Amino acid sequence: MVTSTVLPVAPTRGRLRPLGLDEVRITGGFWARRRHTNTTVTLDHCRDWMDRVGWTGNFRAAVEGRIDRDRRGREFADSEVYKLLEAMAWEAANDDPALRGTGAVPGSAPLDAKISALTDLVAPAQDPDGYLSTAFGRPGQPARYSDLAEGHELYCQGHLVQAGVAQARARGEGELAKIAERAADHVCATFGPGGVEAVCGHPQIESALVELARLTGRQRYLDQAALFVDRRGHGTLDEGEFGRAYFQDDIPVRGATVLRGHAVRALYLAAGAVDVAVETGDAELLAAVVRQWEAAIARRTYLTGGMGSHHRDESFGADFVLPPDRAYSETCAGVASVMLGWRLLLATGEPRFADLVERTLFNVVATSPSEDGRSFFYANTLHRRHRGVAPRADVDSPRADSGLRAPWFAVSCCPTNVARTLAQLPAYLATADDEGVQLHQYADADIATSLPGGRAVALGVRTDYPSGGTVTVRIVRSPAGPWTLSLRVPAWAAGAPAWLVDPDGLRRPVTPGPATVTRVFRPGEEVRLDLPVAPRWIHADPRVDAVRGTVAVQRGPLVYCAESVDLPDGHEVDAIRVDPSTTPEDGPAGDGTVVVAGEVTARAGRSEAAWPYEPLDRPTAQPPADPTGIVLVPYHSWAGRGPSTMRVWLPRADDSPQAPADGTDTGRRAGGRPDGPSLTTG
Ligand code: FUB
Ligand code: ZN
Repeated sequence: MVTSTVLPVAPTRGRLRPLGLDEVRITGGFWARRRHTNTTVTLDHCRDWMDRVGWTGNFRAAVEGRIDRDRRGREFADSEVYKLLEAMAWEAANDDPALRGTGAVPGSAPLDAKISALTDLVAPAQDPDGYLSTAFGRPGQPARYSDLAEGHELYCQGHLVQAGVAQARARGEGELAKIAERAADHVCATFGPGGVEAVCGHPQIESALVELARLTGRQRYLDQAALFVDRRGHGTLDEGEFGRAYFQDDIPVRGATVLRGHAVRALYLAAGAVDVAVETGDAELLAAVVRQWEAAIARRTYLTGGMGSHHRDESFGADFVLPPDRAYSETCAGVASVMLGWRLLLATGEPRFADLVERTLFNVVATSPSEDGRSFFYANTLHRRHRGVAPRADVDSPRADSGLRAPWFAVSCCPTNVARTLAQLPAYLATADDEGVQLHQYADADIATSLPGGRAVALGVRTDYPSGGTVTVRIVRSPAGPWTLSLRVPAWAAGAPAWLVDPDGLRRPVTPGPATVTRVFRPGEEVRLDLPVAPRWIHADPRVDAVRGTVAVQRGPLVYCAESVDLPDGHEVDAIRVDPSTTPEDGPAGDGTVVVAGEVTARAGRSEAAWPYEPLDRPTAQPPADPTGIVLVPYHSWAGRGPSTMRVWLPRADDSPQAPADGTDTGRRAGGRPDGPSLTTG
């Protein structure tokens, strides 16, 4: 039983019921600050840039018959306008009172006006049959659907549909929703049974059509989405520059065993396939996506949750190919992973999906925007070897330069994706089912919903998370009978003590997974979760070759990194060696830093000109004789203080082979030869 209409994702079945933007409000803390900036700065920033680079002007040029000469931007530039419209719609719905009162916060009325202005720009460019693109189909332009592999026409119209759904759910039916429905009807008429038997090179239309089906109740849209999902993988697209796996057109979704190819495409497709599977009750399809997700998490995901290690084609690498300095980890792939994880969580109720959503939100989505909301990372490297050069404020940047955040990109998919994700973020915090309410992500929030039978529940969540690990849930309203409050104990807490304190003050240890309290709750009662956010060393599976001999630090859900701005003058992060036999500690004054023991030494005693390879029997590195404290900062904040080198994975001081200086035999033997113990056993 859905109790809200303001839902970014509104499945009609599944294990958990999502709560809407009218049921959950983020009232303070880490995400409230970012949402505030999103509402007050980023939305206008995106609009201004799209005006400046001519992407909004494309719609006017199309109507005025000069688009063949005047079009600006890549073939998918229209989609950024639609993603911005979607972001504005969700923000208008949330209209958080905690963000009001300064006069600077737009609130819903001004946002509605901005949505109308943009919609008025888009509307006249729609053809009478519902088709909408500024890149194809007009005199002097390539014909409609003449380049399905690269043209992005269905991708763009998918984002249009998504924006229309957001508008309808957030503000009630409006012009944008009508435009979206006409576009969807055109897509179904063109690509439905008996029509063009093809797919778009960039998935996205699938989840959009399912959402429109959920909104309107029209089976036609769901059928079309299912058709697109099943059609992919049969080689209807050309090989292109990168091969069919790039578009996931190499293997049908049901047969694939791992996420592959272009990361955003793969994740959007998987999200759409989950939507189809849930609505059609297709357990085989759902299981196929879960299998691919599991394999991708086990072998193709960075510590940050980032996905994609190929710059050339923005794709997943092979298993365990996760080089930190070549991490692409596109912000949009993070957004898409959150979309997929959220859908899988709703479908299955399994907390492992919320675990990855959390990791990705804090370490990819939150990393992209600058504190002022006016610049963004496109790629999210885990190791920056050269200090960046500040991008110019007045021109767009190449997309993958990760030295410093840039205000806009020639391919600028990430800023609007961040904007729409932050706009819908409150909806990712909690769900309900017949038994009660589940909290999946932690933030200061007010939650009010109804359990079956109209039993009203209202909660106030107060926390200093992720700085601190205490989450207090106050019961504001509760129905007469018993119900269950469930709090996710994150997977990152494994192995460290975590506690749940019930309203009677009873304290019990809890382990990763749901921690529940079932009882007759009374208003004013509190449940408290204490999570162990102390910093911890992390090491990687040795098959992640690129980070062998290194360790990282995580504190709660936050991944940390070293930046050269925190090192003695003239040193870069590659000079760091850390001692993981020591315990990482919180920095002074609770400033969010972590301090680890190690040393900062330019070349470990070598000359700059030395050949960097040596026989194994010679001493190389020594453990730090005189350890110093090395300051680490949350990865999401890196490059906030100007150009810096940066690394997440820190070389271990004790990793380099040690041997007595006189070359004495150590007695260790490889391979279990008869003259000595095997390295594996000895
Ligand atoms: O192709 C549209 C978007 O541009 C993709 O999702 C991003 O990876 C970027 O290539
Ligand atoms: Zn992007």
